[in-house]
Amino acid sequence: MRNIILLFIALNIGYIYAQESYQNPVIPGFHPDPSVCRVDDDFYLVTSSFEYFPGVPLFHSKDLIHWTQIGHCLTRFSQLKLTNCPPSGGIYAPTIRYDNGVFYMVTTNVSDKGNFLVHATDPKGEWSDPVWLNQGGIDPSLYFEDGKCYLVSNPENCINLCQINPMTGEQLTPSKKIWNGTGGRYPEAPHIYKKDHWYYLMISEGGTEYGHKVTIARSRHIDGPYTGNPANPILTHINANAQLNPIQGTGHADLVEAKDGSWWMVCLAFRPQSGSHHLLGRETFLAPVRWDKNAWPVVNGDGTISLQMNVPTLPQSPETKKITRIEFNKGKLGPEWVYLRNPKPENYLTTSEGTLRLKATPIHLKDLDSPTFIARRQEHIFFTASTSVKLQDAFVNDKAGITVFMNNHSHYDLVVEQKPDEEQAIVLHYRLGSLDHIEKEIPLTEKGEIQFQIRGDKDFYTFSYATNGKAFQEIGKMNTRYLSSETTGGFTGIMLGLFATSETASSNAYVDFDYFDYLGK
Ligand code: 6LW
Repeated sequence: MRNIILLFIALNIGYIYAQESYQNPVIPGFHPDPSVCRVDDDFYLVTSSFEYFPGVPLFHSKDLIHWTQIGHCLTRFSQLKLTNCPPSGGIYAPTIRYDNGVFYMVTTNVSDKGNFLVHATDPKGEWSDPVWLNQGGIDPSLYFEDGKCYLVSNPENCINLCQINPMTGEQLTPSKKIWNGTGGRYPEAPHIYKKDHWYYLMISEGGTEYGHKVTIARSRHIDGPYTGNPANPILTHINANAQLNPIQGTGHADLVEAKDGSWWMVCLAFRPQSGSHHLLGRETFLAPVRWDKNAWPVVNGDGTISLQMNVPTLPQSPETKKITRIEFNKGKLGPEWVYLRNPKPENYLTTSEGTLRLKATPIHLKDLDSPTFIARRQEHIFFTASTSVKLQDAFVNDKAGITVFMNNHSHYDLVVEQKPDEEQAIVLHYRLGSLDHIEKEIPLTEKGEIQFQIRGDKDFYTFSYATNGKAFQEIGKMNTRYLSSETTGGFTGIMLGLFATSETASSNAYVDFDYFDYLGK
């Protein structure tokens, strides 16, 4: 009997703690250029953010699979100036590292003065003002050893190394070219690691597209000479073995060793959804790495990854349930909400009635400025988003609503628009490059609250409205592919934005959004 009880317990423990699989991407939606570090058994991860503010989303995890956004590294104008920042300008790839009680995040503001780092002792708190760096190129990374701090980045398409003082930014040694990869275009995303008395330099080549790959070299000395791995690339989906893989463009990776000695890689990739068009931007994926003593690292066995990963994992922490409805009654929005460029805070308010109130201004979505706009990422190919809109005190042509937003020249908007004689109308509008098109206009019989809904699937966005909160009527549908990265260019992904614009500087128009629902699968 005792044995049966023990077997029963063992089976149950086995069942509860079976850690044999996980799903990729581990951070879905526009979360490119991941970088990860570990402090004891806590992992921290950052991604790039381009023209959005605050910048550099910061995530925490215990198991590398379930990530919770705990904030952003760049939350102040003094850290992140995005004035006139074009789409996909601003913040490029960041690296996060921890040394001797201090977190460092180093990145590039391509629309400001280039490479800089910020530091913090509590990553959830405020990070320092920028410490600007001299060495150019993009994708800066730091490596710490024996109280020394080394910087790598890629000026002139070659990985350069120098030593810096991370608190002042002073460059202590001349920049030295240490590797330009295996001949692929765009050697970038360098990171240095040390293992078994080897310095490993891992980079990406091929550019952030289908030919993307991760390669690695090693040396006994940090400044080289570096010798490439004969088995390079260690990760790529460009070859026949990944031709039909729903994940493409794998690259821009970082490695981390867990407390139990297992090694893991985070990388970016994208998921084509309509032909070869992808919309969700480049997302964050996870792969196990086998790294034997004195050997080269091997990523997930054959250098490819999949959506369903059937591999042993770290003990998994239960996922916190994702909230699908945001009521706007908490006063403060969650860290998933971001603005375009540096926002004007006076145009955003959460009211005591529990609405999000946006003030319309004459800055439009097409302008390289900061319209009244607040957005979160589309994280799933199949999703439904809805909201309730009430436009008030509006002048003719003032409008407010929801947008499927790739960038300032590519977005689909569903709005309430003020018409002459106190009338209002629902308008479905598409902007695609120089094409500015009104697809449908539906006059409203009375002013009041309107509910909008957007459904996304692989090939279409479908737009609907209701006046009673329930019976949604379809207004129109539009192909996804015209908003894809392949069509529009750029490094970002689709954002679902709430916004308000005015045609008249003196307008007092404002809009109340009562809730925002997002349901993805
Ligand atoms: C990033 C570069 C890249 O800095 O794209 O995928 C650039 N890799 O490393 C922008 O994300």
